[in-house]
Amino acid sequence: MKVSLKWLSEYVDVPSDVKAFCDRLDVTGTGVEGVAQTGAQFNKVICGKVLSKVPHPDSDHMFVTTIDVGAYHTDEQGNPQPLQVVCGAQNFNEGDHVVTALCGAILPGDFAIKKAKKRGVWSFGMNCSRSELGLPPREGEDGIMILPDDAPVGVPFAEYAGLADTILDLEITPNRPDCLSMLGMAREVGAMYKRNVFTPLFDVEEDSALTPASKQVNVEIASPDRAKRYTARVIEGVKIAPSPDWLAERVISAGTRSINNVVDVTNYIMYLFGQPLHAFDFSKISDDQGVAHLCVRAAHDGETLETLDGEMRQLTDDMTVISSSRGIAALAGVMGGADTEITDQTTKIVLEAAAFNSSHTSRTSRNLGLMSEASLRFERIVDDNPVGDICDFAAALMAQVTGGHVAPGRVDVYHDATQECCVPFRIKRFESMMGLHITADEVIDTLERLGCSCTTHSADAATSATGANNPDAATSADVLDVVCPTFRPDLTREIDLYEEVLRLVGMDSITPTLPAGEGRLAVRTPEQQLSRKLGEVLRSCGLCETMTYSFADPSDNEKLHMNVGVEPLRLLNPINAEQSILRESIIPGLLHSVAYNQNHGVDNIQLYEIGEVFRARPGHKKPYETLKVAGVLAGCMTEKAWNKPALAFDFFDGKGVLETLFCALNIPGVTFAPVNVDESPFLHPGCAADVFFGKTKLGWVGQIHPRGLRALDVQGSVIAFELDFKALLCAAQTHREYCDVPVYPGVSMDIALVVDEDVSYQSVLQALLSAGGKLLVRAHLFDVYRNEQHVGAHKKSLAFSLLYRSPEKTLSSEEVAKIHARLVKKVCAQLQAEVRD
Ligand code: TYR
Repeated sequence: MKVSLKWLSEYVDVPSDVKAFCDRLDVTGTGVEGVAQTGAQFNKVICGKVLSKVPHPDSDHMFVTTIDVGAYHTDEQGNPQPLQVVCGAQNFNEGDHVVTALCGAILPGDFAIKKAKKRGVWSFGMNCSRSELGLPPREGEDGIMILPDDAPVGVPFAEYAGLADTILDLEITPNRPDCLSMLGMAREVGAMYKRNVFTPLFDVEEDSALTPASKQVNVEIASPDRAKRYTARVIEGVKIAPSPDWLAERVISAGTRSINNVVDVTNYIMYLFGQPLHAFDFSKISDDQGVAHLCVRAAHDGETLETLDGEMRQLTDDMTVISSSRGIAALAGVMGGADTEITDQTTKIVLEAAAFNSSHTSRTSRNLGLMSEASLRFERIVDDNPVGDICDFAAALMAQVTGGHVAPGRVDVYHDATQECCVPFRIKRFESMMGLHITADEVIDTLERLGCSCTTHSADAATSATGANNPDAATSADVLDVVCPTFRPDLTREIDLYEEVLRLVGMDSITPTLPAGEGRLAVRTPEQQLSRKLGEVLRSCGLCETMTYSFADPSDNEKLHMNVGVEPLRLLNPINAEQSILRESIIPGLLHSVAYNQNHGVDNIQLYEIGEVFRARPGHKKPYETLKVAGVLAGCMTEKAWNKPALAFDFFDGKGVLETLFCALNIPGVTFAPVNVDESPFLHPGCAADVFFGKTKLGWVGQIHPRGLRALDVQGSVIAFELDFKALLCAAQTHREYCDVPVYPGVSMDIALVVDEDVSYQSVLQALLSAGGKLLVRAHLFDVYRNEQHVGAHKKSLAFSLLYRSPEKTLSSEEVAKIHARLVKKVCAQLQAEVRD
């Protein structure tokens, strides 16, 4: 939500240090997504005074003027000088105060003011009209803007007109509908800084000469589950016109366009109170007898409505509409109908303020793909209690700005008012839970500033009986009864109140202490230990931790060829198609992050995530939920240097990360086997491996298939891995044997084996280790050689260095030669290998 600090300061004293204010908002739970200064279009726009005005020598409709702009135009000694400006307007005289844009000003529409010759006469600026400044037009003002005579000369126009403002873009969490309003934010700021909040009041003045509203408007809520309350007021004799400046400025600061005085009042009230309103043109909803019969009902399947944005909407029965005897007038809480819209000819208005049901509104706007500021607020719950007062306030303001009159009475249909809820607050319990000492007064002050009312009911009856000789009892007003206001639907439990007090008092005021009590030492579970360790190792390998969404795009699975074979788990109420299933792998999310970073100029990106993935379990309500650890390496291992090219990550870097991980986790003997292309079509067939611990598959590592990367707009190649957390945990927990430091020397022998190209290193290694038995303690690959002449076509030579050692004695060279010969024979037979001399 956009919050103008200038507007907010009408209700609460806003801290002047904007940066500190934003930081405080952040820690109390309101994220600040952006801070913007407005008024840039008024840079170099100055309040001036016309000193002289003479007809242009060469044009009938232009004047040459000199303008006093104070210190903004001076001679070399710094003395103010009149500025010569050629002006085409007719509506001004010498002595008038005007608004002059100096050279270098950039007016709305990127209109840059430069010195220019106009029909042979130099002009060093421009006298501006309201529209050139981006301000709404004023009736009767045709030409340049004339300021009152007391407007100061030589002062920036923005300063004079109070147009410079700071606008915060706030992220309001879904549990705080009250904060989608200026007064809600003012209340929040009041509670944050212990400052008083001013609530505007407005008495509605009714015109008793007019027919009462109840005789002109008839309201029925035909589906009470769709609306708790519907109120309406009638305003007559309105004149549709541009809004006064203050009103236009307010709605613009909140991020909407200024449309006209009626529409702007509805938007202004919505931003002020968080209560959406709708204004109908009475003449378009009333019947022949001059009565408007409004009905809140479910739409019928197949009905249609042209909404204000000009779109024809197909309605279904879970949508709510407001209908009149002449047809559907609005999509309740979402958008008005085009046929009943306010136009320049409108003279009589029915003003609606209602509390529509949140889930119906949300379904309506989702199904139609039509989000509005109004639907957003109804979705998050609009409090039904103040609806009537707000309707009165809005009607009074509307009458004031349109020159209209409010008909007597308010139509108000109200079912089932929301009741305040009463929750106890045990101060001692709060203290022990939060580790924070607090007085009852402080709790009361904080909660009351948030709109709660508190009563103490002094300690429990039992202690008060013995209170006479217990000095603490008299002061232990330990339990409060807290009545939570209906605009805070999120406060229903004692713990919710604790959170409120804690976030406002500040989590930073908790002094760190060791856990109290005996034997309560916090011990991490094996899962926690493993996930910490995983994080440490992966970060030390250069990967950054991320957290991507659990909601995924079903089309990613197809693009990557990552289908798991069962139907994906679809969400019942997806926010959009891109987030409509539960993810089956972390990889697509990480690849999207890679693409996002690449699009923003970051090419070298390594990420990991530890998170849940989901898979349907046919016949069961609950899906399989598995914890995985996944990572991606994109970009280059080393940067391009003067003496070497950049080295892009390859399969072995990915494998290396995993080997580092297994080493750190003390998981010995992990093996890598080529992936089965049919099972893992999303991987590059030649550069990917399944990872095994014994017979258990831990996961895979490899290069993502280029076809999938292209489909996801990822540049270059990406090495990825995904391992099963549980399997890793089991592997890390298997029994390990430690052995003595070797006391006898070992003997090293080299061997080069020529094998078929498709025999993997892993199988050769396996064969060597099993053939070597206990005495072979290490086999290390140190060379791979391919040469048609020397080793033959489709063959390769793998050279290993082998280390033989006995824990019991020094091996003699004869013994080693014997064991080695046996090993060579066995391995050659097993792999159809030959020894290369
Ligand atoms: N007045 C707003 C609009 O027409 C929002 C709104 C629409 C509010 C319908 C209430 C309502 O019932 O877009």
